[in-house]
Amino acid sequence: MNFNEKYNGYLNEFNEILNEFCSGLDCSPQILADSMRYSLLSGGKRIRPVLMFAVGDLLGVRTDKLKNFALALELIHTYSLIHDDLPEMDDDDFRRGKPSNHRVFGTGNAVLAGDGLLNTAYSILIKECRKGAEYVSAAEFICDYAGVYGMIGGQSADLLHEGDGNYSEETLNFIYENKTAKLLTTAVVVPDIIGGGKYFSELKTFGSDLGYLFQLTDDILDVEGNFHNLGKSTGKDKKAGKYTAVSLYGLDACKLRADVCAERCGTIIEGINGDGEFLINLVNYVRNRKN
Ligand code: GRG
Repeated sequence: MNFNEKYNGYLNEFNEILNEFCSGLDCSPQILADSMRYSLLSGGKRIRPVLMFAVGDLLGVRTDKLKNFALALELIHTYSLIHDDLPEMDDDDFRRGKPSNHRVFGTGNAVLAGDGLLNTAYSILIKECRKGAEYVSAAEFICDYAGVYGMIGGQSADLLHEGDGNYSEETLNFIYENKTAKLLTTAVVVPDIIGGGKYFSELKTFGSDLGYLFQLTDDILDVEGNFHNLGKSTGKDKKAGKYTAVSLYGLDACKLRADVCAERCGTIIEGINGDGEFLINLVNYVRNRKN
Protein backbone atom coordinates (compact mmCIF):
# COMPACT_ATOMS: atom_id res chain seq x y z
CA MET A 1 0.00 0.00 0.00
CA ASN A 2 1.43 3.41 -0.89
CA PHE A 3 1.37 6.48 1.37
CA ASN A 4 -1.83 8.01 -0.06
CA GLU A 5 -3.73 4.72 0.16
CA LYS A 6 -2.68 4.24 3.76
CA TYR A 7 -3.51 7.85 4.68
CA ASN A 8 -6.94 7.48 3.07
CA GLY A 9 -7.48 4.21 4.92
CA TYR A 10 -6.96 5.95 8.29
CA LEU A 11 -8.99 8.93 7.08
CA ASN A 12 -11.96 6.78 6.06
CA GLU A 13 -11.82 4.92 9.35
CA PHE A 14 -11.94 8.22 11.22
CA ASN A 15 -14.60 9.79 9.00
CA GLU A 16 -16.93 6.88 9.79
CA ILE A 17 -16.51 7.59 13.51
CA LEU A 18 -17.06 11.32 12.95
CA ASN A 19 -20.11 10.79 10.72
CA GLU A 20 -21.66 8.55 13.35
CA PHE A 21 -21.06 11.23 15.99
CA CYS A 22 -22.54 13.94 13.75
CA SER A 23 -25.67 11.95 12.92
CA GLY A 24 -26.26 11.31 16.62
CA LEU A 25 -25.93 14.99 17.54
CA ASP A 26 -29.48 16.10 18.32
CA CYS A 27 -29.07 19.01 20.73
CA SER A 28 -31.53 21.91 20.61
CA PRO A 29 -31.93 24.41 19.18
CA GLN A 30 -31.20 23.09 15.72
CA ILE A 31 -28.73 25.90 14.94
CA LEU A 32 -26.37 24.65 17.65
CA ALA A 33 -26.09 21.17 16.12
CA ASP A 34 -25.98 22.62 12.60
CA SER A 35 -23.13 25.01 13.39
CA MET A 36 -21.10 22.27 15.14
CA ARG A 37 -21.65 19.88 12.21
CA TYR A 38 -20.83 22.61 9.66
CA SER A 39 -17.25 22.93 10.90
CA LEU A 40 -16.75 19.25 11.72
CA LEU A 41 -17.78 18.16 8.24
CA SER A 42 -16.18 20.91 6.15
CA GLY A 43 -13.10 18.89 5.22
CA GLY A 44 -9.69 19.23 6.79
CA LYS A 45 -6.71 16.93 6.67
CA ARG A 46 -7.63 15.05 9.88
CA ILE A 47 -3.92 14.83 10.54
CA ARG A 48 -4.34 14.39 14.31
CA PRO A 49 -6.60 11.29 14.09
CA VAL A 50 -4.42 9.89 11.28
CA LEU A 51 -1.31 10.38 13.44
CA MET A 52 -3.02 8.75 16.42
CA PHE A 53 -4.08 5.66 14.49
CA ALA A 54 -0.68 5.39 12.77
CA VAL A 55 1.23 5.56 16.06
CA GLY A 56 -1.25 3.05 17.47
CA ASP A 57 -0.40 0.69 14.60
CA LEU A 58 3.32 1.18 15.17
CA LEU A 59 2.95 0.31 18.86
CA GLY A 60 0.37 -2.45 18.40
CA VAL A 61 -2.50 -0.50 20.03
CA ARG A 62 -5.82 -1.22 18.33
CA THR A 63 -7.85 1.62 16.76
CA ASP A 64 -10.98 0.75 18.74
CA LYS A 65 -9.07 1.66 21.92
CA LEU A 66 -8.16 5.04 20.41
CA LYS A 67 -11.23 6.05 18.41
CA ASN A 68 -12.93 8.10 21.14
CA PHE A 69 -9.68 9.91 21.94
CA ALA A 70 -9.28 10.69 18.22
CA LEU A 71 -12.86 11.98 18.10
CA ALA A 72 -12.38 14.16 21.19
CA LEU A 73 -9.14 15.53 19.75
CA GLU A 74 -10.75 16.47 16.42
CA LEU A 75 -13.61 18.16 18.29
CA ILE A 76 -11.08 20.21 20.28
CA HIS A 77 -9.11 21.06 17.13
CA THR A 78 -12.31 22.15 15.34
CA TYR A 79 -13.42 24.38 18.23
CA SER A 80 -9.99 26.04 18.21
CA LEU A 81 -10.29 26.82 14.49
CA ILE A 82 -13.80 28.29 14.89
CA HIS A 83 -12.66 30.54 17.73
CA ASP A 84 -9.40 31.43 15.99
CA ASP A 85 -11.32 32.68 12.93
CA LEU A 86 -13.48 35.08 14.98
CA PRO A 87 -13.08 38.81 14.29
CA GLU A 88 -11.63 39.32 17.79
CA MET A 89 -8.93 36.71 17.14
CA ASP A 90 -7.44 36.07 13.69
CA ASP A 91 -10.44 37.47 11.81
CA ASP A 92 -10.64 35.03 8.91
CA ASP A 93 -13.66 34.93 6.62
CA PHE A 94 -12.68 31.59 5.09
CA ARG A 95 -11.61 28.23 6.39
CA ARG A 96 -10.99 25.18 4.19
CA GLY A 97 -12.26 27.13 1.19
CA LYS A 98 -15.66 27.76 2.78
CA PRO A 99 -17.04 30.71 4.76
CA SER A 100 -15.87 30.55 8.39
CA ASN A 101 -18.37 29.41 10.99
CA HIS A 102 -19.15 32.95 12.21
CA ARG A 103 -19.73 34.14 8.61
CA VAL A 104 -22.49 31.56 8.27
CA PHE A 105 -24.01 31.43 11.75
CA GLY A 106 -22.94 34.77 13.28
CA THR A 107 -20.35 35.43 15.98
CA GLY A 108 -22.50 34.46 18.96
CA ASN A 109 -23.43 31.11 17.48
CA ALA A 110 -19.82 30.47 16.42
CA VAL A 111 -18.64 31.04 20.01
CA LEU A 112 -21.30 28.60 21.20
CA ALA A 113 -20.47 26.01 18.51
CA GLY A 114 -16.85 26.11 19.71
CA ASP A 115 -17.92 25.88 23.35
CA GLY A 116 -20.21 22.99 22.48
CA LEU A 117 -17.44 21.08 20.72
CA LEU A 118 -15.00 21.58 23.59
CA ASN A 119 -17.56 20.62 26.19
CA THR A 120 -18.61 17.51 24.27
CA ALA A 121 -14.96 16.49 23.85
CA TYR A 122 -14.52 16.60 27.64
CA SER A 123 -17.67 14.57 28.10
CA ILE A 124 -16.25 11.90 25.72
CA LEU A 125 -12.93 11.92 27.60
CA ILE A 126 -14.61 11.55 30.98
CA LYS A 127 -16.55 8.52 29.72
CA GLU A 128 -13.26 6.97 28.53
CA CYS A 129 -11.90 7.25 32.06
CA ARG A 130 -14.23 4.44 33.14
CA LYS A 131 -12.09 2.00 31.14
CA GLY A 132 -9.06 2.06 33.42
CA ALA A 133 -6.07 3.93 34.81
CA GLU A 134 -4.25 4.31 31.48
CA TYR A 135 -7.40 5.87 29.96
CA VAL A 136 -7.49 8.39 32.82
CA SER A 137 -3.83 9.28 32.15
CA ALA A 138 -4.48 9.70 28.42
CA ALA A 139 -7.54 11.90 29.05
CA GLU A 140 -5.55 13.96 31.55
CA PHE A 141 -2.76 14.44 29.02
CA ILE A 142 -5.19 15.78 26.39
CA CYS A 143 -6.85 18.13 28.91
CA ASP A 144 -3.49 19.54 30.02
CA TYR A 145 -2.10 20.01 26.54
CA ALA A 146 -5.31 21.52 25.10
CA GLY A 147 -5.80 23.83 28.08
CA VAL A 148 -4.15 26.77 29.80
CA TYR A 149 -0.81 24.90 30.04
CA GLY A 150 -1.03 24.18 26.32
CA MET A 151 -3.01 25.42 23.33
CA ILE A 152 -5.05 28.06 25.14
CA GLY A 153 -1.89 29.43 26.81
CA GLY A 154 -0.18 29.61 23.40
CA GLN A 155 -3.14 31.37 21.80
CA SER A 156 -3.30 33.82 24.71
CA ALA A 157 0.41 34.66 24.30
CA ASP A 158 -0.10 35.03 20.54
CA LEU A 159 -2.93 37.51 21.12
CA LEU A 160 -0.99 39.38 23.80
CA HIS A 161 2.05 39.91 21.58
CA GLU A 162 0.17 40.48 18.32
CA GLY A 163 1.00 44.17 18.04
CA ASP A 164 4.59 43.91 19.34
CA GLY A 165 6.10 43.24 15.91
CA ASN A 166 9.40 42.12 17.37
CA TYR A 167 9.42 39.96 20.45
CA SER A 168 12.01 37.49 21.64
CA GLU A 169 12.79 34.13 20.07
CA GLU A 170 11.87 32.63 23.44
CA THR A 171 8.35 34.07 23.20
CA LEU A 172 7.98 32.83 19.64
CA ASN A 173 9.05 29.34 20.72
CA PHE A 174 6.59 29.45 23.62
CA ILE A 175 3.74 30.34 21.25
CA TYR A 176 4.62 27.68 18.68
CA GLU A 177 5.15 24.95 21.26
CA ASN A 178 1.89 25.68 23.05
CA LYS A 179 -0.45 26.89 20.33
CA THR A 180 0.45 24.33 17.69
CA ALA A 181 2.75 21.55 18.93
CA LYS A 182 0.97 20.49 22.09
CA LEU A 183 -2.28 19.36 20.44
CA LEU A 184 -0.32 17.44 17.82
CA THR A 185 1.73 15.89 20.63
CA THR A 186 -1.40 14.49 22.26
CA ALA A 187 -2.12 12.60 19.02
CA VAL A 188 1.16 10.69 19.23
CA VAL A 189 1.46 10.30 23.00
CA VAL A 190 -2.07 8.99 23.72
CA PRO A 191 -1.53 5.65 21.89
CA ASP A 192 1.68 5.17 23.85
CA ILE A 193 -0.04 5.89 27.19
CA ILE A 194 -2.80 3.39 26.32
CA GLY A 195 -0.13 0.88 25.28
CA GLY A 196 1.83 1.10 28.54
CA GLY A 197 4.07 4.16 28.06
CA LYS A 198 7.24 2.53 26.69
CA TYR A 199 8.14 5.38 24.31
CA PHE A 200 6.54 8.30 26.21
CA SER A 201 9.53 10.63 26.20
CA GLU A 202 10.56 9.83 22.60
CA LEU A 203 7.03 10.46 21.31
CA LYS A 204 6.70 13.64 23.35
CA THR A 205 9.84 14.98 21.65
CA PHE A 206 8.56 13.73 18.29
CA GLY A 207 5.29 15.64 18.82
CA SER A 208 7.13 18.79 19.77
CA ASP A 209 9.41 18.62 16.70
CA LEU A 210 6.53 17.73 14.40
CA GLY A 211 4.47 20.61 15.81
CA TYR A 212 7.30 23.07 15.27
CA LEU A 213 7.68 21.72 11.73
CA PHE A 214 3.91 22.08 11.22
CA GLN A 215 4.01 25.72 12.34
CA LEU A 216 7.11 26.48 10.22
CA THR A 217 5.34 25.12 7.13
CA ASP A 218 2.26 27.16 8.13
CA ASP A 219 4.41 30.32 8.17
CA ILE A 220 6.08 29.38 4.88
CA LEU A 221 2.69 28.71 3.26
CA ASP A 222 1.42 32.09 4.40
CA VAL A 223 4.15 33.54 2.15
CA GLU A 224 4.30 31.00 -0.67
CA GLY A 225 0.87 29.34 -0.63
CA ASN A 226 -2.35 30.39 -2.33
CA PHE A 227 -6.04 30.53 -1.49
CA HIS A 228 -6.86 27.72 -3.91
CA ASN A 229 -4.69 25.19 -2.04
CA LEU A 230 -5.02 26.53 1.49
CA GLY A 231 -8.73 27.44 1.47
CA LYS A 232 -7.93 30.63 3.39
CA SER A 233 -6.31 33.96 2.65
CA THR A 234 -2.52 34.17 2.50
CA GLY A 235 -0.03 36.96 3.19
CA LYS A 236 -1.94 37.73 6.38
CA ASP A 237 1.06 37.55 8.72
CA LYS A 238 3.01 40.20 6.81
CA LYS A 239 -0.03 42.43 6.32
CA ALA A 240 -0.76 42.30 10.05
CA GLY A 241 2.91 42.93 10.83
CA LYS A 242 2.85 39.61 12.68
CA TYR A 243 6.08 38.28 14.11
CA THR A 244 6.64 34.77 12.79
CA ALA A 245 9.54 32.40 12.16
CA VAL A 246 9.72 33.83 8.62
CA SER A 247 10.10 37.41 9.84
CA LEU A 248 12.63 36.29 12.48
CA TYR A 249 14.86 33.98 10.44
CA GLY A 250 13.89 34.64 6.80
CA LEU A 251 12.22 32.23 4.40
CA ASP A 252 15.29 30.19 3.40
CA ALA A 253 16.44 29.70 7.00
CA CYS A 254 12.90 28.58 7.90
CA LYS A 255 13.06 25.93 5.21
CA LEU A 256 16.40 24.69 6.57
CA ARG A 257 14.97 24.59 10.08
CA ALA A 258 11.99 22.64 8.76
CA ASP A 259 14.37 20.13 7.13
CA VAL A 260 16.25 19.70 10.43
CA CYS A 261 12.98 19.15 12.33
CA ALA A 262 11.82 16.57 9.77
CA GLU A 263 15.11 14.73 10.07
CA ARG A 264 14.91 14.71 13.87
CA CYS A 265 11.36 13.29 13.68
CA GLY A 266 12.55 10.56 11.33
CA THR A 267 15.40 9.57 13.66
CA ILE A 268 12.98 9.22 16.59
CA ILE A 269 10.66 6.95 14.59
CA GLU A 270 13.59 4.82 13.43
CA GLY A 271 14.46 4.26 17.12
CA ILE A 272 11.06 2.71 17.83
CA ASN A 273 10.66 -1.02 17.32
CA GLY A 274 8.27 -1.69 14.43
CA ASP A 275 7.34 -0.50 10.96
CA GLY A 276 7.66 3.30 11.02
CA GLU A 277 7.65 3.83 7.26
CA PHE A 278 4.20 5.46 7.11
CA LEU A 279 5.04 7.87 9.94
CA ILE A 280 8.31 8.89 8.29
CA ASN A 281 6.38 9.54 5.08
CA LEU A 282 3.80 11.50 7.08
CA VAL A 283 6.57 13.75 8.43
CA ASN A 284 7.74 14.37 4.85
CA TYR A 285 4.15 15.09 3.84
CA VAL A 286 3.98 17.77 6.55
CA ARG A 287 7.34 19.17 5.42
CA ASN A 288 6.16 19.45 1.78
CA ARG A 289 2.47 20.16 2.34
CA LYS A 290 0.64 22.69 0.19
CA ASN A 291 -2.42 22.93 2.43
C1 GRG B 1 -8.75 29.71 19.84
C2 GRG B 1 -8.03 28.40 21.87
C3 GRG B 1 -7.80 28.78 20.49
C4 GRG B 1 -6.73 28.28 19.87
C5 GRG B 1 -6.41 28.51 18.46
C6 GRG B 1 -5.65 26.42 16.04
C7 GRG B 1 -5.15 27.66 16.63
C8 GRG B 1 -5.14 27.80 18.11
C9 GRG B 1 -4.80 28.66 15.87
C10 GRG B 1 -4.92 28.57 14.39
C11 GRG B 1 -3.83 29.34 13.81
C12 GRG B 1 -2.79 28.47 13.28
C13 GRG B 1 -2.39 28.77 11.91
C14 GRG B 1 -2.25 27.50 14.02
C15 GRG B 1 -1.14 26.68 13.56
C16 GRG B 1 -1.39 25.44 12.84
C17 GRG B 1 -2.73 24.96 12.79
C18 GRG B 1 -3.32 24.47 14.04
C19 GRG B 1 -3.33 24.94 11.61
C20 GRG B 1 -4.62 24.36 11.34
O1 GRG B 1 -4.58 22.96 11.49
P1 GRG B 1 -4.70 21.95 10.27
O2 GRG B 1 -3.80 22.40 9.15
O3 GRG B 1 -6.22 22.22 9.84
O4 GRG B 1 -4.53 20.57 10.76
P2 GRG B 1 -7.23 21.29 9.02
O5 GRG B 1 -8.08 22.27 8.26
O6 GRG B 1 -6.46 20.39 8.11
O7 GRG B 1 -8.02 20.55 10.05
